[in-house]
Amino acid sequence: MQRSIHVGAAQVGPIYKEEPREEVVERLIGLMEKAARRGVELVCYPECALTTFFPRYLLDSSEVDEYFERSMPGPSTQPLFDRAKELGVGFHLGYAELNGDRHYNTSVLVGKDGEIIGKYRKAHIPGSRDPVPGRKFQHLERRYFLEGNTGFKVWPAFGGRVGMAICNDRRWPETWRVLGLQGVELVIVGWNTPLTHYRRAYEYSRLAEFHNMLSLQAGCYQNGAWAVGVAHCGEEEPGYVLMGQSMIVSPWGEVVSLATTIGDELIDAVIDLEAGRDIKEGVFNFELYRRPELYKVISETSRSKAS
Ligand code: ING
Repeated sequence: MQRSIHVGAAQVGPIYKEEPREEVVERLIGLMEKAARRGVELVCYPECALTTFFPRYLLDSSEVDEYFERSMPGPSTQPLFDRAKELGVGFHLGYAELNGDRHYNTSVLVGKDGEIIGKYRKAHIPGSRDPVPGRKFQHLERRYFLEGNTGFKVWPAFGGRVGMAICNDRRWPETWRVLGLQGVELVIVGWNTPLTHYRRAYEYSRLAEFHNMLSLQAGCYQNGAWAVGVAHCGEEEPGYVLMGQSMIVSPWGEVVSLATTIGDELIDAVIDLEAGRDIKEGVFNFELYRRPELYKVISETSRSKAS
């Protein structure tokens, strides 16, 4: 029997430094209305979808908090929650969260009733705390965000089991397997991936999109789960380009829908949450085939152990 849901990845193009949140939210609502017209039930927005991707800057400490949300929904995001409820559409939203004096890179899953089902805080925080000399653009996520404290969770939602990850998390197989061991059927992951992030950029930056697709296809296949991957992308200022390549990937590792621009773009697919069953009960039948007693090193140490 099928358990279908119509999902959409609402890819968000450049958000300029001075672009007010209210304008960005209007763009998000426009994408949601387009999605609703197509019959989409769950609209997925990217990581840090409300402001320019500020970790490229070395900010004065007095500037940092203006990029963060003190509440969700808050004054500028309430219209998005209201419109979603009117349309009867659920959504996923990534944003910078200020919780007391703690700064997190966060995402929420919101039901069709406009209520927040779950919250996730990004576990793997890449980049550096201090600027790297000689770089025109920095990647200072470790300066601005604490490592997330929620862990990787799966919620019963939208007729299935839904989990979240954020950006760099998708590169770590542990992310997918911890979700997989909780029976996840749909992983929603947003990203902001600068195409100029790699050291020795030019030899490797050409592989950035391959690594993105590889991470999602492997994660989906090895855990029998769907993924909606969605980018905050485009040239946010001259010479700073964030990768697009939003995509919807099946539990068989197949890309079933792929964005082709680096601007605001909606891609969608009707996905059958039952499609992962043959993977979960077959080649990756964890109960039957996994050998956790041999894997202890994975959770006991953070560095490769010289054997
Ligand atoms: N961005 C990048 C990402 O993991 C990065 C950082 C880029 C790490 C390229 C390694 C290589 O997609 C975020 N926001 O994590």
